[in-house]
Amino acid sequence: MDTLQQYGFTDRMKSRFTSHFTDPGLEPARVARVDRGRILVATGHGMMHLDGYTEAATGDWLALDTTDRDRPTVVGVMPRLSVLQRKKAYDPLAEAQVLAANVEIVGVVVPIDRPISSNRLERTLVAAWDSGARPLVILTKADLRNKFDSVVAHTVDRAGAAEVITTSAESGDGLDELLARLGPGITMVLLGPSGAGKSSLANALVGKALQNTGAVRATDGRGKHTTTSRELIPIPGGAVLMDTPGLRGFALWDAEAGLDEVFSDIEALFDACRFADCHHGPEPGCAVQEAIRSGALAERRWLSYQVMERELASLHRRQAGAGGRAKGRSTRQRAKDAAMAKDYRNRFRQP
Ligand SMILES: Nc1nc2c(ncn2[C@@H]2O[C@H](COP(=O)(O)OP(=O)(O)O)[C@@H](O)[C@H]2O)c(=O)[nH]1
Ligand SMILES: [Mg+2]
Ligand SMILES: [Zn+2]
Repeated sequence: MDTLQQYGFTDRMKSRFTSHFTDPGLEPARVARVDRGRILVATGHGMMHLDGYTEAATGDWLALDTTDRDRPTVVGVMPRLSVLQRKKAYDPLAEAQVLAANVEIVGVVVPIDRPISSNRLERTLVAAWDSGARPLVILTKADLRNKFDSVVAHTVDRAGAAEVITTSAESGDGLDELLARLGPGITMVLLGPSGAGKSSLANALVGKALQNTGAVRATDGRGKHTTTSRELIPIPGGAVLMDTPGLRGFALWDAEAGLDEVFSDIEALFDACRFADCHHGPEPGCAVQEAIRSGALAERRWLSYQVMERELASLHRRQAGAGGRAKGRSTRQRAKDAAMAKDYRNRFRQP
């Protein structure tokens, strides 16, 4: 496997690339890391730094003109199949920050050794569904299971349509189950709070994959991986991981499609309200209030939904107020993007 294949360049990707960039002189490369002022890319001839090109996001596929071997230039970027983004923290212009591109699985990491925080899980799931990738909830530190058994139950409860698997980097439990979902060309990003066990899991997966394939860890002089920035990590077998430092807030960006996926049960209730313009408060015939009374809908879940709904509404108001300076998508474009994301996700859905 050459470097490019290790970073997810499958035959399928190759045919996408050659049909998009028809000039046979161009070479494919994948962005492994974005630094200030330069990017690190994987190419068919190993890793290299490219200066001065920083528009790309980690995971992007680039076309390089390598006429001058020592100074390759970026001539194009492949259209992204999925984009994981959040609203930039404290940004009054409400701009999006792209965290990763071309990811198939968003691993939403939840440690079982601490109480689950208010609506972080739902928030991350909304962003994950909205990206066009498939979320996979990964419970970590299963060896500490007796500590907070309720976390497992609550997580399963709140994961909605996302699959939940339990792992331990310490004991190795669940690693093979996770690796079974990471075939060649599959990129998985790990999201979760600091201390959740993301880096430990990444290291354990690399170690386990090496062990399974009978390969020997190449001595790269760096030893174990530690998270400094969002960087792609190839794992033996052809899959790629992206570890992330703990993201403080996860403010939503244009994530209506994700909201629909995570809270489809609630949005289905709206159709059953007596009045089409129901505010789902104390008015008569509200299906939401009825579901809360009967216990079919947890009130906490309804509160989470409202918080995220309001957050998105305020984002759109700010985008409108910024008079197009913040490039918000039109309603029509959002609907189109959501349909594309869904279509892409379906192709990766497990049977
Ligand atoms: N008992 C136990 N501790 C773990 C496990 N995975 C990680 N930890 C510990 O949790 C802490 C945070 O782990 P780390 O991987 O750095 O978390 P990150 O911030 O999400 O990358 C460290 O002290 C790890 O030793 C596990 O499977 N079992
Ligand atoms: Mg880490
Ligand atoms: Zn109602």
